[in-house]
Amino acid sequence: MLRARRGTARTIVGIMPELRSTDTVTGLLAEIADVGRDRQRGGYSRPVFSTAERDLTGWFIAHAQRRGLDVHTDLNGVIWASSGDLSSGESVVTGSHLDSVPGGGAFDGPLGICSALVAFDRLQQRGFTPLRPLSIAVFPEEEGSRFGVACLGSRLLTGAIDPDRARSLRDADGNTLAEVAAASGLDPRFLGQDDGTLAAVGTFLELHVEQGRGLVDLSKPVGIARSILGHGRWRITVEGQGNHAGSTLMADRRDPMVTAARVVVAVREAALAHPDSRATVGRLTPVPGGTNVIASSVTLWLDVRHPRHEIVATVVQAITTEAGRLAAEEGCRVTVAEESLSGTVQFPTGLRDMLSHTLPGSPLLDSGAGHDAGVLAARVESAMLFVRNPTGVSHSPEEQVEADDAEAGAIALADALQALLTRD
Ligand code: HGY
Ligand code: MN
Ligand code: MN
Repeated sequence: MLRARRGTARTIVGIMPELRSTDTVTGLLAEIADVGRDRQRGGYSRPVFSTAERDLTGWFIAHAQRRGLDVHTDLNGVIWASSGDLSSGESVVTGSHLDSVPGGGAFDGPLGICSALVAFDRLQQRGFTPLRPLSIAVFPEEEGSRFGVACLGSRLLTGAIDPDRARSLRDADGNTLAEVAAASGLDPRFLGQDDGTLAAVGTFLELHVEQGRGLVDLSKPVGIARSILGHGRWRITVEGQGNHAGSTLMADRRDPMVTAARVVVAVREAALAHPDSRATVGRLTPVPGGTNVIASSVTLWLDVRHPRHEIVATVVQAITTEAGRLAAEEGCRVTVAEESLSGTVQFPTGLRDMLSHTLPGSPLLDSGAGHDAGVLAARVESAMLFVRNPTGVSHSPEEQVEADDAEAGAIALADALQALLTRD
């Protein structure tokens, strides 16, 4: 049976798990269904270290401790719930994230966490002796919605971001990560690569809702990741002349909003000019943002993705050049700053093939979405499972997973974990 040691309790206010013998994924998701609901946008807004996200991590910790798992939070805020002695260095880890994009769906992140808890329960019921420990991990700031860098927790853990740069990242209110992390009980001085923690991880397997139509079109409930698309984020700042909307003649304007609007169209055109690339502006912030005010500056964030990093670079260069031309036409100034960049990740074929053998009939999928598993893959053997999303829509309240598929995903995860826990 999976051995586990009791950990230190972290009592939480709010959601406490109902003490039931066998939880289901759907049932666990229902327990957190009201946490972080965004009445204005719809869906969920659960920024890292917000009350909503902390309620979710507290809820997870209570569920993990109820299962006798030993829970600790590492120097980067990653929560580990472990059965057995991690010092063997070969633990099998599954997990995902609990933070969300603004107005996100119910499954992006939490499905992996709830499936991990249910898979653990199923493994307990199977009465086999694992050869190594099992851990469930919750990574902070996977979405990068608060501090701008995707997979910030796993990047810090693996050394994929400079800790000084990370500490100085600011949220929309100007709070630095260092300040917010400290307020959440971490010591920001110790944010950064953590080889000790990584040494304990043998294999990482993340289950995630599919953020596309692959499984829908193949009529399959579960898939296996082949790759994660390379992607990056850039911050484009356009500076003009703030002024009064009524007293400023059109000929006298240097309106950064006009430049920003034309840059958004240029982004679409640059992507269309490079097949397979995807380029998006989903966030645009004018300063000061008044109805009767010509903005003084506008910041927009660019997300560009392509399997080949040189094409990403070409698309970004094309956008940068065009933004410079458009800004000059309006008498504005533009700067483009890279915020994060990840190359395409091909998951290791040995582990992938083992999953295909364990889960026959599960198709291989290329993920257009980024995940912590993609960051961890640089340092530990990693893999992913996807669960069918009948709408194929994600980063939206329309994201969906049917109850039967959710349970099928948890069983598939349990089967994969058992194969990894008993692998010679
Ligand atoms: O943006 C992404 O691809 C992921 O959902 N963080
Ligand atoms: Mn996700
Ligand atoms: Mn996401």
